[in-house]
Amino acid sequence: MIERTLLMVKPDATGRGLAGEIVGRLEKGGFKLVAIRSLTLTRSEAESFYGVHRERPFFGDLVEYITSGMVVPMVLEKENAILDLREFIGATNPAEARKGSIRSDMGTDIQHNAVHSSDGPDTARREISFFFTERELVQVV
Ligand code: 3AN
Repeated sequence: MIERTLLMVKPDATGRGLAGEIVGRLEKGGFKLVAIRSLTLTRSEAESFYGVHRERPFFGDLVEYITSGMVVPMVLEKENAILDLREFIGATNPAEARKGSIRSDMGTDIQHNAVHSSDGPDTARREISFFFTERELVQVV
């Protein structure tokens, strides 16, 4: 099934000038770019985006970090996009991520792990509409 998912380049990667290289890797990897933007999240936007992690011990640090610089969210489309993108970017902890994956090559530690991606269909829908309007998601092929 053709799916859409959300990938967000995080501040550690944008700060090191890696956003373009990440987009290039994704496109070469077969992910079609549907929409993309850049912004710096406010604290309340970050708390809402990461709402499911509110009770986790690292929530405060996560919000602090994700608001510390520019993020580049994008919508990607492909057959089986959600799971394939999780595999493509590698495990959450860069030290455990598959060699050659984005997080292995560009991440620093479990918090500064270069990119975020949606972990399932409901999350993908929620995260895409968090950043993009319906109009921005329309593509005439
Ligand atoms: P993923 O982004 O791979 O879905 P989650 O959903 O478990 O990982 O965690 C969300 C984000 O929270 C991660 N991207 C990571 O930056 C951060 N995170 C997860 N676990 C930890 C931890 N133990 N310490 C600090 N940050 C963490």
